[in-house]
Amino acid sequence: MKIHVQIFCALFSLAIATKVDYSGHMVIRVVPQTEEQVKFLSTLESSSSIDFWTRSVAANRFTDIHVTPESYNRIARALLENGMNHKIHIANLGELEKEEQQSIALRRALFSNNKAIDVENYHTYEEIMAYLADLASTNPLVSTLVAGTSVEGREIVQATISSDRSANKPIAWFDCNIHAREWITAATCVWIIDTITTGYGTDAEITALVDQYDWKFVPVANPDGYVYSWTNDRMWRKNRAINIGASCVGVDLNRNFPSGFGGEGSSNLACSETHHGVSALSEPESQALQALIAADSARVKSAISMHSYSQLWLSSYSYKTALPVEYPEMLNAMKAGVDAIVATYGTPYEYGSTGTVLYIASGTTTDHYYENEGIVHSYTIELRDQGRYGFQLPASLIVPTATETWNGIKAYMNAI
Ligand code: 0X9
Ligand code: ZN
Repeated sequence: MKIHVQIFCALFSLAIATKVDYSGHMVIRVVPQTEEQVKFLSTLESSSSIDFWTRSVAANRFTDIHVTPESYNRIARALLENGMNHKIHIANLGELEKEEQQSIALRRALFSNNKAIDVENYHTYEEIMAYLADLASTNPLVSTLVAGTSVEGREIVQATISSDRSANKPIAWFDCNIHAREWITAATCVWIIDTITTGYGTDAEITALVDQYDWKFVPVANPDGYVYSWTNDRMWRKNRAINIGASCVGVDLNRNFPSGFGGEGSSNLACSETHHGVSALSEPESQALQALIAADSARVKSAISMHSYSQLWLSSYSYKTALPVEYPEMLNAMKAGVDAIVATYGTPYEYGSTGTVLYIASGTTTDHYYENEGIVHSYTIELRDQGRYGFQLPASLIVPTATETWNGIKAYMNAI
C-alpha cells in the first residue's frame, strides 16, 4: 500500500513537473498583403517547428502563430523582414489554460444526473470510453467496435447508432479529435451522440434521421495525442509516434493519408506540426480510420472530419486548388449546413473547397474519403471559434457550439 502511494506520488509529481507551462506564450496574428508573403508563411510552416494555428490561403486573410517567449523576437523580425507587421492576438496562453481548467472544474462541481458523464463538459479519453461502453450496454440503438489500436496501444473506438443493423442503411460517418488539442470536436461528437440517442422516439426529426441512416462516430480518433494533451501538453496536435532518427515525436494524422501525400502544406521534418510521416497510412490511427471507411464505403453517404477552429465548412480538394467535378452539388450541401448553423445563433461561417477557402494541405482525411473511397459528401468542419480562445474554448461554450453544429448537420443530411 505504502509503496503504491509512493509510486503514485512520484508519478503524479512527474506529471506535474513535465507538463508544459504556457505562461507568457502568445498567439500573434499576421495579415499578409501579397502572394509572396502568403508563400513565405507557407514555407515557414513546413520548414520549421513553429506552431501555426491557422494560415492564410491568400492575401488579406489572417494567419495565427503560436510563439514562445524565446522565439517571439526572432519570428517578429523574420515577419518584418518580409514586410509584415503583427498584432498580439492572445497575450498569455497559460492564462487561457487556467481559465479552461476552471470552466471544467466549475461544471464538474455542478454536475449531477444519472448519466455516465456530463455531456456538456470536457472529458478525458477514459471517461469518454466509459461513456460509450455504458451507452452500448444500456441502449439497444448503440453498439461499439474497436477499429484499431494507437501507437501506445489505446483502443480507437467507433460508436454506431442504428435502429436496424440488418437493414444496411446509408451511413452518416464522423471522425473527431484527430488533432489532439481540438477538444471541442470530441465534446461536440459526444454531445451529438447523446442528443441522437435521447431524441430517438421522441423528437420527430431525429427519429426520421435515425430511421433513414446509420450514424457512426469515432469520437477520439487520436487517443494517444488526446491523452497527452490532458496530461503533458495542452497544445499537442499530432499522434505520439516515435520518429526514427529524430528527437521530435509525432505524425500529423491529417497529413498521413494518400491523397497528395507529402505535397504542399505538409512537412518532411519530424519536428514540424504538419509532419506527414514516413509514408501514406504509416500510422495505426490513420489505418484504423481508413479501414472503417473502406469497409463501409458503398454505404457511406456522408463522411465528416471534425476540427477546430475557424468556423468553416470545407470540401475537397485540400491538396490542390482545383475543384472537384461534383463541386456545385457539394456547394449546395455545404450551404444547407452553414445556413442552419448561422440561423441558430448567428455564428458566422464560410464554406468552400479547402484549397480555395483555408489553405493547401496534403494527405488529409477529407480528400482521401472523397478521392479514393468515392464519397462525394466528404467534408471537414472547423468548429468555433475564430481565435479568441482558439483551441481552449471554455466548457460553457460546448453546448452552443454543439447545438449549432448539430442543426447544421441535420439540415445538411436532409439536403443531400
Ligand atoms: O490543417 C488541418 O489539418 C486542418 N485545420 S486545423 O487547424 N484543424 O489543423 C484543415 C484541413 C482541412 N482540409 C481537409 N481535410 N479538407
Ligand atoms: Zn484539426
